[in-house]
Amino acid sequence: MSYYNVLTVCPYCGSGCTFYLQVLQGEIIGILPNKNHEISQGNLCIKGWFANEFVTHKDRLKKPLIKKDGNFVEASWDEALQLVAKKLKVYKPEEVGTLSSAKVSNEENYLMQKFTRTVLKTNNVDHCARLCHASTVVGLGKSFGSGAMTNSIPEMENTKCMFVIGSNTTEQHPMVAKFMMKAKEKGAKLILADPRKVVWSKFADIHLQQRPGTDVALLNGMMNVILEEGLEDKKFIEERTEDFESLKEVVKKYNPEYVEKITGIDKQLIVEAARMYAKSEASAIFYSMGITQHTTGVDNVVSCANLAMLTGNVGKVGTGVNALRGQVNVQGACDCGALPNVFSGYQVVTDEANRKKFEQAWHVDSLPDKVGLTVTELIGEAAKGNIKALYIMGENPMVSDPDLKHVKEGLSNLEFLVVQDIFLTETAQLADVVLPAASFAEKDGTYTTTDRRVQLARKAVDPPGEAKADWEIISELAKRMGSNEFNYSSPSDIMDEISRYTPIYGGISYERLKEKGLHWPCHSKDHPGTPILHKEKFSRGKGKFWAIEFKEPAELPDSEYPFILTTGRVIFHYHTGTMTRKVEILNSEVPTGFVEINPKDAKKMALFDNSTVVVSTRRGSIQIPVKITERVKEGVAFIPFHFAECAANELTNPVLDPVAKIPEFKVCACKIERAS
Ligand SMILES: Nc1nc2c(c(=O)[nH]1)N[C@H]1C(S)=C(S)[C@@H](COP(=O)(O)OP(=O)(O)OC[C@H]3O[C@@H](n4cnc5c(=O)[nH]c(N)nc54)[C@H](O)[C@@H]3O)O[C@H]1N2
Ligand SMILES: Nc1nc2c(c(=O)[nH]1)N[C@H]1C(S)=C(S)[C@@H](COP(=O)(O)OP(=O)(O)OC[C@H]3O[C@@H](n4cnc5c(=O)[nH]c(N)nc54)[C@H](O)[C@@H]3O)O[C@H]1N2
Ligand code: SF4
Ligand SMILES: [Mo]
Repeated sequence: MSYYNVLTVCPYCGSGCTFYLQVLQGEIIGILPNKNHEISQGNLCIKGWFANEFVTHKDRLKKPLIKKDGNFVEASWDEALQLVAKKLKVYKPEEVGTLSSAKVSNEENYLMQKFTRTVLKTNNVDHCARLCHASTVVGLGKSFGSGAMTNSIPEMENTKCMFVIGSNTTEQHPMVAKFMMKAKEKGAKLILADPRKVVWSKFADIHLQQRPGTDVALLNGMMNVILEEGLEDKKFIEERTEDFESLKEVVKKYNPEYVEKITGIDKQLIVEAARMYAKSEASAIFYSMGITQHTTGVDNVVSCANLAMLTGNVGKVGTGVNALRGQVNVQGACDCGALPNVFSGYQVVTDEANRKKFEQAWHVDSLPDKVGLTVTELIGEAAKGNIKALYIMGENPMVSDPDLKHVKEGLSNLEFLVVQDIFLTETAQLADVVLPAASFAEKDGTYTTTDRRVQLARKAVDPPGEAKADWEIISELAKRMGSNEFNYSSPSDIMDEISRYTPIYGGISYERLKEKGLHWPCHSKDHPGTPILHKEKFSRGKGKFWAIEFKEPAELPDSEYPFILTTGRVIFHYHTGTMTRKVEILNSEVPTGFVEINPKDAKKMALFDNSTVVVSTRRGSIQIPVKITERVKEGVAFIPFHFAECAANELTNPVLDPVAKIPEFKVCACKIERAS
């Protein structure tokens, strides 16, 4: 009987745990954690332990589907690809776009942007980083010159102070939280800034429970205290940074009294938090969606960077601005150029020398020089009729994008929609052609963790039915559309091309990754990789302070919509639920959505736990069970966005950060009524 174990990467979050898939006679029968991995160290969270269940689920897509008279009909690959090739050729470059995916490998993201740029001849390629850490890519880029997490996860065990702001780490990055918990056990301080009482609040030395959307005021307030009390790192500011005076000027007015008024946090706590962060030997900031998903997302990120530079907490072990990237490969999808403004390695498309380089690499006469449209813009332009065809790989915007009514309008208005997924998702149901993809377990590929570690995942079993790996599908389609540049025999071949043209991945190869993961930048075959960024100097030379004023969120509560609605996640489910809702144990833990409200609000409306309520905003309304809990303050409501039947995104506000174009998923105004 053939039995073997195959080492692969967990397909969910950016913590990047690895595990073995146990295979018996060609079937996956279970999962074994990897004791030798630096992050997972023989542990996994509950999602990881059961990650094989969706792979073998009966609903996996097994054949291409073509919609005929409103119904899907099974088709051969030849027929489906021929149709997609024929249709996509009809449109002008500015009428088409693609969504790439943080669920697929680096190689596949690289191919998707190469396909979009060379075959469709447009830069209209983007992916869910737009909904997630777009603010980080822009913000940390402005402050430090690189939009990535500054430090590595294992070193966090030795930090002395952790400032967690807008990251529910124990639920959303459980294995990163494990290192932070070890630091706590060794005596590190923990400051939490979160409008909700999450697990960290039990362990926090200080919990700053702010009104959602007021982080710039809070961070300016902490910097005000640090400067008033002379706790800044004068040497670091002098030697390593620029534009300090402008920051100093602006934070003057953010004294603790003023900040208390804006944030609702007791002024004494702000003073104590500032002292705790500034006085420790090594302080690390950890942030995620609570910071990025705002119309002021970039301002929030830049303010975190300001605070770290002010106290010299960058470039050293156990410090930094640690943007916890969400999806298994969202870091890699960005690194490999699945963004509308850059080729792989953040080489901007508007630079002529970069275009020349890739024109030569890819043997094309010219490459588009205009920055393309983002996820949020592509859907908006589809609704207006300007985008006519979309090719979506591994994303489910019909549950994950803000204001779903508008998303449906956009997608339904397309003349041609192709969706490539492992399941028939809410988005795939709207498609003209559905292409069945292989899952992580059924293909080789590399994935890049939140701390920039490129890791190799290996194929364990064959895909179900006729499903194919995304890299094979894109290559076959490109060939049918007339390109000679997609002749790859394996993902390793594609990585060789990536490393040839992408300096930060210059030293990465499958041969080296067989041993262990490598942190980029890794410029040459003998480079050991770079766990800590900005050590001697920042990627941009000097770190730059930016003076940032507080701005209110776009939509505030009023008499008609008196609650602040904030949205997010739970540990048991992942995003639009396509994968976790096919896992029995996860469903039995949390079978459907809920809205968290404070007991005082529940009393006013005479609601009991689990009563059904109608939650409405200016965009739409949903029926949902209520969960009465002290986790949220009075006047705040929280809904996880995993559940299509009570989708938070029917309600969310599609307003965007002006530069990063990320939607304000974390704040809008809503009302809550008893369902009749
Ligand atoms: N189980 C599970 N794990 C996941 C995911 C998943 O879907 N499920 N998704 C992955 C992905 S892609 C991502 S991006 C990460 C996201 O990881 P997180 O960002 O940690 O998750 P969220 O629940 O979106 O939000 C984090 C916290 O922000 C707080 N918050 C809300 N409004 C504000 C505010 O105005 N200011 C501040 N400071 N905080 C606020 C919320 O109360 C919440 O505790 O998780 C990754 N890991
Ligand atoms: N209200 C609200 N909305 C949010 C957020 C929030 O906090 N609040 N968070 C936002 C964030 S941070 C994110 S990252 C987005 C996520 O938004 P999405 O990326 O749209 O969500 P997923 O459910 O992860 O979609 C991934 C899809 O890829 C498919 N898939 C999995 N593996 C493969 C593969 O190997 N190949 C292919 N082709 N497909 C595959 C899955 O079946 C699934 O349909 O949601 C955003 N939406
Ligand atoms: S922490 Fe993230 S990567 Fe690790 S097992 Fe859980 S979901 Fe997978
Ligand atoms: Mo995300």
